[in-house]
Amino acid sequence: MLLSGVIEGFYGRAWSRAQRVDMLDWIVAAGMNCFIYGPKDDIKVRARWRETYDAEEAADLADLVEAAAQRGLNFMVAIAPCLDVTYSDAAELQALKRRLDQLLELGVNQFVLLFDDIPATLSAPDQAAFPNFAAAQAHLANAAFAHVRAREPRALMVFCPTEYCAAFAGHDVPGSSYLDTLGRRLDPAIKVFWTGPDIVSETISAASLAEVGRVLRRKPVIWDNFHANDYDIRRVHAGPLGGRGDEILPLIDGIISNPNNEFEANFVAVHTTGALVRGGYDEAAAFEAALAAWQTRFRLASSRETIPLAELRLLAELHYQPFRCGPTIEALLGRTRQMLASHRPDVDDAEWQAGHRAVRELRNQVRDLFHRTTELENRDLFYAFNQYLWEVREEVTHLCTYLDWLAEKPATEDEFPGRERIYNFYRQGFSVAVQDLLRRDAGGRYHHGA
Ligand code: GDL
Repeated sequence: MLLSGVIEGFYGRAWSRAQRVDMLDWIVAAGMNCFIYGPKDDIKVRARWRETYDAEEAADLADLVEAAAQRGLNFMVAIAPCLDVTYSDAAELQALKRRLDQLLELGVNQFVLLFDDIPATLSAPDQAAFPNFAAAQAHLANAAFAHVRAREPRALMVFCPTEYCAAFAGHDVPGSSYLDTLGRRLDPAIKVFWTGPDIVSETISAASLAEVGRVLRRKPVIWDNFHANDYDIRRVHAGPLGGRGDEILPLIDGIISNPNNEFEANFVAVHTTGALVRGGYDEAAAFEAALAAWQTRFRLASSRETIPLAELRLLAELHYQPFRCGPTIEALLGRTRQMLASHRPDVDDAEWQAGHRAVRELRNQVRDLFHRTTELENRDLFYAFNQYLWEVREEVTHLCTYLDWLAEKPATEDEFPGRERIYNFYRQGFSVAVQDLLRRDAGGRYHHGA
């Protein structure tokens, strides 16, 4: 069975219980089969991995186990002992077993061991006990797996390696002794996560999966950060899964999306990941189907009607994928880039004027969308997009005002904004100041002094 579904595996505020139950429904509706509980926000997942859950936390987890079981879903729980574990210390293994035992008693029999985002170094006792880092991790994982399998023969385990993408293996997967050691030492029944060429992979090819599969001696389970947004406060991804096609399905043991922090922004991510898993993936068609299914969540408090599909499409196209906006927005950006290619463009040109009208139109649509979303009955859905939409509205308004100014045919020496149009609401702060120090060119390379 191909594992498919969602991991709550990002940095930042964890989802609520009610949201998790909604997520279980979305996963089922998308035809997928798995939810992984692994918020980095749960301090007992990572920082205090040795501590068992208290009665209240355990009861919450048991409820989720039950909700997943009612829906026929696999429910996995993550433990990340990676920050400070001493792999060779028997007491540490005992602590891990206590955690696993508690979870087994709560009805969990599928586990994820996370070793992501840590330095690849061993403590002095571990250096004496193991030939290398991977051997130490494999030892702990195998012992944990043997423990749960002895108690529950159907138990599953997925292991997230420290080199979980090609970039972390120096883009030389066959040459990684870390991955090779894992492949040789890790119990063959333990599954292994892989995020693709990068942490957030624009594309994941069949060839790259075959390659890592050979080194790991098993098909990887894709941990897909395509829709994640914990690494960039200015982006949220409500577009379809892209850059992955049907041809990867025979080469993987699963695909699990680690999506946006904003729970409500993830509907299209889940729906389209399900479409990929079902086969015959067509990105544009999957996007349309997801929007149609998502629309019911967009009920307005006043009229109780849902927002029109075109408006919803605009919302998703503005907040699309990590590497591009939606098709109509990209087309308009391209057109505007051309309109701004010269310092003082020919604003009498019909093409230029049509482009100007298109930008105005977009500004008006964005304004309408912005106001409409403030009236959403589902407040979480409103919060999921409000700050991003606010920024979109500001920027498209600035762009439009600039084009209006160019259309007035200013003199060559005139500057925008003039004294009367200085805006005080541009973003400020340390990060903006650093971005200003180090201007980036179109290829993302830094420049200064110009
Ligand atoms: C990561 C983290 C993940 C985070 C993601 C995107 C993995 C295996 N781990 O490095 O928790 O959400 O990047 O920032 O991806």
